[in-house]
Amino acid sequence: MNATTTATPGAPVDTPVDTHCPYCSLQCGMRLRPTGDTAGLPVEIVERPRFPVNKGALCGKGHNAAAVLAAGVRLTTPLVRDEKGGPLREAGWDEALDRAAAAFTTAGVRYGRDAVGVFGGGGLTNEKAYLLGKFARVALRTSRIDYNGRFCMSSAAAAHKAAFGLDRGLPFPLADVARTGCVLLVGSNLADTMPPAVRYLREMQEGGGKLIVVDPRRTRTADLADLHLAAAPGTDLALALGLLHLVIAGGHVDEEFVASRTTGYGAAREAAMAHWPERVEALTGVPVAQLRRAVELFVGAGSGMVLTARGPEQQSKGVDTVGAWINLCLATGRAGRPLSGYGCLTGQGNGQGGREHGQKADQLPGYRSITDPEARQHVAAVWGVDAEDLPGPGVSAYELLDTLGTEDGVRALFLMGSNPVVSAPRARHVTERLCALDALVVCDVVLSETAALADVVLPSAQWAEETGTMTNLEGRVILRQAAIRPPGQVRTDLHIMHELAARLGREKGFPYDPEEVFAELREASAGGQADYSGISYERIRAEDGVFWPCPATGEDHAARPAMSAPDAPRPSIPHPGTPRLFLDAFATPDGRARFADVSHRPAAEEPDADYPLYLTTGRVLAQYQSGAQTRRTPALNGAAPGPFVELHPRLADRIGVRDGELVVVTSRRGRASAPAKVTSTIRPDTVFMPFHWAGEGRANTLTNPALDPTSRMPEFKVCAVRVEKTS
Ligand SMILES: Nc1nc2c(c(=O)[nH]1)N[C@H]1C(S)=C(S)[C@@H](COP(=O)(O)OP(=O)(O)OC[C@H]3O[C@@H](n4cnc5c(=O)[nH]c(N)nc54)[C@H](O)[C@@H]3O)O[C@H]1N2
Ligand SMILES: Nc1nc2c(c(=O)[nH]1)N[C@H]1C(S)=C(S)[C@@H](COP(=O)(O)OP(=O)(O)OC[C@H]3O[C@@H](n4cnc5c(=O)[nH]c(N)nc54)[C@H](O)[C@@H]3O)O[C@H]1N2
Ligand code: SF4
Ligand SMILES: [Mo]
Repeated sequence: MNATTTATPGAPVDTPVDTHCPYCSLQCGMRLRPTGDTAGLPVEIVERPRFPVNKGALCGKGHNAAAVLAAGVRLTTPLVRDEKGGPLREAGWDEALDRAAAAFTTAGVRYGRDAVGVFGGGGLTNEKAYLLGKFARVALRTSRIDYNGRFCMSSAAAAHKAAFGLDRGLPFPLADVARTGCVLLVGSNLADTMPPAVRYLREMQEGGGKLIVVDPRRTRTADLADLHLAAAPGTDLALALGLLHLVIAGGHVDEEFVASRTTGYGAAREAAMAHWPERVEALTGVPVAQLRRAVELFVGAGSGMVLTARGPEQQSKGVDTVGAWINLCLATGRAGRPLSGYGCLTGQGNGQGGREHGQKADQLPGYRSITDPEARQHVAAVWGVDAEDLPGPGVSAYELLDTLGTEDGVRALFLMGSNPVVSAPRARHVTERLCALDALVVCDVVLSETAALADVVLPSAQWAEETGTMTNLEGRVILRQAAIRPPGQVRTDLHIMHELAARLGREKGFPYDPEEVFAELREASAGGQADYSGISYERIRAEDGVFWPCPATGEDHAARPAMSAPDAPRPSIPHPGTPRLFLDAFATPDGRARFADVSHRPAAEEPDADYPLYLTTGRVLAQYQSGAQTRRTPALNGAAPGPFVELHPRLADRIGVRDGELVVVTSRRGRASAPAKVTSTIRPDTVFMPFHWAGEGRANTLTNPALDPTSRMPEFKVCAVRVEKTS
């Protein structure tokens, strides 16, 4: 491949193209019809009824995704800044890329290789995530790479791995939810965050199944529930222990399952016994009668699932909390069996795949550990480098951001696919750190708040303009396909990495044809837990996606007793992929699931006299994440035009504020202000802010960066604040 070519692969086509929504982890199937309108919307989004996950349905974000493709709202040319504090100006690709590469080289020479950092995103395709990890380790030779997925489901990933030996969001297809007996949905507002998935909950209920929702707010999802437990923020661990206590006390433990398929029950039982119902009511605010009712519903059905999302996970004890919910599944035999199990509803479009192929500080492709000598050998061989030359593990996302521009920190940062000025915890501090860098290089599709601080901005192609694979919340590897060419001088992220690598002396090893990158990813992942070696673009097109692990035929497959592939084929037949995991055995060395030994502990910051309320944060239906894309989409921005502070009428009375009036929210990190939204659907001791906006109403000015000791997940879901009416 020629390092100076500017053509972007992914030829335009005039026939409709089957692809997927650019946003959340449901990765709804959609069909794009190119319009030929280069000034307005270049594609029309039409239904793709056959794709099994969403069966044609899209939420408003999916319906309106084409708006950000319009040339008027996006970056179409590289930008550079000549001096700190000066303006960004347009530049040619060569100038912008030369500057970026020179900044990385200078920082490395001056301060050492770890002074160059990389920050990625869970919205990037597998090919980009893979190449970004390789770019860091091989072209920059830095250990300092992490990504926004650390802020997303890292706690569930760690707990999953500890309990089952393998981490995949859902161990079963989403459609299985429709046929289970009971769903305990913990801290997920799926009706707003994955609307087409609601159909599966409805179908389950129509079939007699029960839905229990745990959320401090009575959300639209909680409104669907047979039982809503409005636990205080940060108390899910106590709640799960309390439910297990009642399961044990009521004689509902599946002793045979526990004996034959698990280890570690003794310690889990002991911890649960110390969480008797009245104690749990005091800790969580959930009445004992509701605790009893929840257990009745959960053990009353023949099968059941616990599904968690960011509510219980984005806590400084997120790993232990998820472990406690998994314990409940294990004790009741609701795991490793058809229509039962624990699952994490991953968040970003490629939240799952993004963490499997090497963007995470401690991982190499195929979900391999960067500290495992065998894994290093395997990946180094694929990359054509010496294993000794691969850096070791780096630091987690917040830790990386927290030390930018400091003596031991990163001095030059390459950022692709995240907008931390809005989405990182303690965002004012993070913004200061970004400004303290010698050089910030950002690849984005729009001039996000973070891109606006950069020294070099590189305009990236978007979903409809490029091809690549994504892995949805079910572990289904799907194919995003180019329908149109990008406008202006826009290039794909793969092409940008190719050009930068060449300037860093790596002419070879950074192809930018996505299928070529995928071929290498397959090889690098072969034999790892997330084995993609049997997956091809062709197969994905033919089969509506392929579930990993999907080894190429042969020994790899035969040597995987821990995976339960239905009708496991003989080695010479292509592997069918693995829609359902753990049916025969868990992926631990002894095949048994492991109970977590966990006890309740308070949040890092509990309300006190100065900051008497809980703040929790999350999402609204019409905005996505940092809002970089959806705030630029007129239909969505009209539906959710700005930040707000949700508070209970009793609290509103106490501080003398009416609906719509401006309130100031103060935490130990700073102050934010936004109009009050007075509603009885929230606990009186808690206020809620969505985090989609920058400026005065930025929720992350307030949030606490206290990290989970294992996953390094920040505590986005709990901190202490004071709320006052503005004078
Ligand atoms: N519309 C929309 N959809 C999205 C996204 C988006 O930005 N907008 N983002 C995508 C991504 S990346 C993700 S990660 C997912 C997130 O999907 P969700 O996890 O469903 O979204 P959140 O709103 O962050 O949190 C869910 C719920 O947790 C509750 N909660 C707060 N604190 C606690 C607590 O301590 N315990 C419990 N049990 N619940 C608590 C909140 O009240 C909220 O209703 O959504 C994906 N889909
Ligand atoms: N208070 C609070 N904060 C939170 C959360 C919370 O619940 N509460 N949730 C956390 C979670 S779960 C997440 S996932 C994070 C997400 O927060 P961010 O990491 O900020 O996620 P996005 O807003 O999706 O940012 C993606 C950026 O990449 C750009 N982009 C999109 N596609 C591409 C592409 O293909 N290539 C390139 N180069 N750029 C692209 C977008 O324009 C956007 O600027 O926020 C976290 N922050
Ligand atoms: S639910 Fe998620 S994937 Fe589906 S259309 Fe909405 S944002 Fe897109
Ligand atoms: Mo997320």
